[in-house]
Amino acid sequence: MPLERRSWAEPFKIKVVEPVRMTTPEQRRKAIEEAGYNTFLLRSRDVYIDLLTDSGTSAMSDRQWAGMMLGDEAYAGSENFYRLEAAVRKYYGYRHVIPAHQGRGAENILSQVMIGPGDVVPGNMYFTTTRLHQELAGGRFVDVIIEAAHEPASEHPFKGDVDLEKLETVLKENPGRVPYVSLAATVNMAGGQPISLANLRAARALADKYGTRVILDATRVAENAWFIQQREAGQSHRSVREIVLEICSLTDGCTMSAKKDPLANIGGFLALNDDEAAEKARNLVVVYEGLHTYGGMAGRDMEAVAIGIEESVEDDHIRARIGQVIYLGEKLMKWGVPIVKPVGGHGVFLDAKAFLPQIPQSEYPAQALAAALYLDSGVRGMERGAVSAGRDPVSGAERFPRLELVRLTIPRRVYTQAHMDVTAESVYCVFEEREKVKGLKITYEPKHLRFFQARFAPAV
Ligand code: P71
Repeated sequence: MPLERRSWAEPFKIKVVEPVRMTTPEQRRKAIEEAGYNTFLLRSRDVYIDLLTDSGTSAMSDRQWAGMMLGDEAYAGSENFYRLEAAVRKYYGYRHVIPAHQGRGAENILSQVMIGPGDVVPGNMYFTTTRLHQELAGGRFVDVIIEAAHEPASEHPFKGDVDLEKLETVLKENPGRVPYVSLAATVNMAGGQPISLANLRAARALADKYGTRVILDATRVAENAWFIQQREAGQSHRSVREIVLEICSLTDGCTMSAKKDPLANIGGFLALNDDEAAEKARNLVVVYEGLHTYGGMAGRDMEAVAIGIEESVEDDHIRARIGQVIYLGEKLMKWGVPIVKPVGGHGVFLDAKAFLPQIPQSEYPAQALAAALYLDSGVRGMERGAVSAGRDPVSGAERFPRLELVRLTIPRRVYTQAHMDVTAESVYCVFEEREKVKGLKITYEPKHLRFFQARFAPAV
């Protein structure tokens, strides 16, 4: 009997291992109480399988580690900066590269350079740090993503697409007040969902029509390119590398957290084609990050990013990376666990509203679910719902997003299929006993990005 489909395997073998610690239920109960039911406040030594984030958690290759030894730790003009600049130009195609310590550092510089009080920034769904920097610069973010992105069960292949009518309305109603259209590939908060090339081209055309720019959040652009290759008509013959270059060519610049796609543990950059904006950014980066040839990174880190960028656009790498995420997602779907569909690029997103219908959104079902999962097995996920959405900067009222999710984020090249099996089984066990999970109330709430440090207690 012929096989239905042949398996893929990781395009690497393992050279170094890092032991992880298993814990007892009593240890986990104590740990999550001490952490105020916030998985961000757990100590990593108390975590068994860490799916908090794919940010800065990748396993570097032997080539990257070897590159670290070539760190040129000069204050100015480090050789590694020029290698990073060359890699950005070659694989993303932008002219100017302004290094930053990580993505939000680049977002701060970009927002300060381009956004003024009263400006409006349309985008395909908010991201926490991105929107905060836009708001701190005096701007207002307007979500123009398609409706399907807000529906966990919708199987739309490109849930990162822009609703072009909504975008045109924003551009028409705010002449001269839209500094740029802020587009992410893939869209993190929608569940790691891609934007199609066709939609990106159309959004670009609208930006041109109204005389504004498009800035890409390129943090997971290679993952987006793989989805385009797999799903978009006429794209299957192209390499991820080619598609990445085309995505970037449709935009005027990007912010990048090199902690994700580029397979580094720290780093980021702002890239721009416009000479004048780049000049302003270079002036500002020295205020917030460091000299314009290191931007808060050590020379060795810039080298790791430069090599990581090259490795990240390899088809074999991306296929195995997203293949592992899909493996976990398909297992959960088979067992009837409600997740965001289709499975995203960097993680599986549990639909906490459907998972825990007994908990009202004001009692943070996703936060409660992340804590319950940790209690079951020591698997750490992240809340991506009302706690992450925070409060409206003007009214101070809580923002209750339609998506109330727990993200199980898969670090790149770190875990095996067996870890995915253990994770899936833990989610299933919590699902089987879901009526036992109770809501939470906030006991401490910080002013900015509250999800990082907020503390909770059982609501009743
Ligand atoms: C993720 C992160 C890290 C994070 C950030 C905020 C809250 C929780 C976790 C960071 C991103 C991102 C996108 C699309 C910009 C940043 C900021 N993601 N854009 O998903 O996903 O980059 O962390 O390097 O500053 O866990 P930075």
